[in-house]
Amino acid sequence: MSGRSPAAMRKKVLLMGRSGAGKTSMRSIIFANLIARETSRLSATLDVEYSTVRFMGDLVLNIWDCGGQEVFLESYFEAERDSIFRDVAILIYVFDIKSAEVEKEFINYERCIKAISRDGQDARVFCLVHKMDVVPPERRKVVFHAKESEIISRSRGLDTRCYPTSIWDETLYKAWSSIVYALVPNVEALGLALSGLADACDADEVVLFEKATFLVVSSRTRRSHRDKHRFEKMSNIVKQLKLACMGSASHLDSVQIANSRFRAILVPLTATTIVMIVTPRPGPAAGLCLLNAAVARPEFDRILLHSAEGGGAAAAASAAAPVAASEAGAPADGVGASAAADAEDSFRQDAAGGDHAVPAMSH
Ligand SMILES: Nc1nc2c(ncn2[C@@H]2O[C@H](COP(=O)(O)OP(=O)(O)OP(=O)(O)O)[C@@H](O)[C@H]2O)c(=O)[nH]1
Ligand SMILES: [Mg+2]
Repeated sequence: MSGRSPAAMRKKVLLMGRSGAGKTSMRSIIFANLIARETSRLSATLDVEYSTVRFMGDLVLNIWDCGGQEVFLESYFEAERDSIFRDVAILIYVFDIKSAEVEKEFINYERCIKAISRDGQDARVFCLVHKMDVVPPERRKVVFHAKESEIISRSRGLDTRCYPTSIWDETLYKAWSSIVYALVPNVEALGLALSGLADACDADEVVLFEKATFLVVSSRTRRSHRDKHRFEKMSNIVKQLKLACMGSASHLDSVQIANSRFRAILVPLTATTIVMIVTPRPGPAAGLCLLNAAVARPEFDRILLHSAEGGGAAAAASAAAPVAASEAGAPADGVGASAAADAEDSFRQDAAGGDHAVPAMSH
């Protein structure tokens, strides 16, 4: 894409917390395709590890993963204070629920809060109450809420969000999706465009994932569902599937999951996003959904480009016309239209309807 200003979209993300809290593990799972069990091989981060992650094409996250050993902390708060805490867009503070030094963690947290709130900086704070897998499931809610209250009371009034997390389940995706949601510009326009796509497909739900991380960027729901964590579970499952495919030198392009009650299609939408369209069964044809995704693609491209150029929600107004079932001429249950093939060259349709997932793979 031309005419954009890369510098305009750079955001500094500070990752802090005691040594061994799990900062590098999380970062590596989300952004570097590490799998959870491989994190036990990570060694302690020495000083600050910088990484640059391009997200949704034009949002560049400068992640400062700050090693949490005492010796480094002292330096962050003293000699390096200016460079570490200057221009922070987001502070992610990781609290290790296993830590025996609870008060010490809070004191360091308060020092971070103090450092980023000087000069009226407009940083957002996300606190991850991490390693929740070691807490018995029946106690997790209580343990988390107690920690959350204490964190909020020690945040000096800064806008602070807390999430329970573990690298072993979808909570990791929930928290990091919320973090990137705070950074992605033009989320309103993306939401509007998703609503249009959901209406056009007569879908129960449409979810937009970032392609590399599989974090949820935006979603629209037209019919309620009792599982609140279904999107993050999908992120987790599809990311694992993608990694398994990579392990066998294959490439995951798209997925269909269908049973007698619903069909979920995951298909690339733009160069940096994947959309999941969930429709009831019996219901609209898969081909119709693919066709509408193809029709909507330029609109999403425009919104994302517009975001990079600092535009507003108006980008959503220039929507391409959706395709109704009758116009598409698609068969009741199949991928029929040729434009649908354009939507995803290597998309493979599922066989006629049992409970299964069919990843399309190319070598
Ligand atoms: N049980 C459990 N262990 C975790 C979790 N996340 C990370 N770990 C483990 O915690 C250990 C330390 O993780 P790191 O990611 O290296 O910790 P860090 O915060 O980067 O530590 P420093 O670099 O020293 O600041 C590793 O053995 C991980 O496998 C989690 O959610 N649950
Ligand atoms: Mg580390």
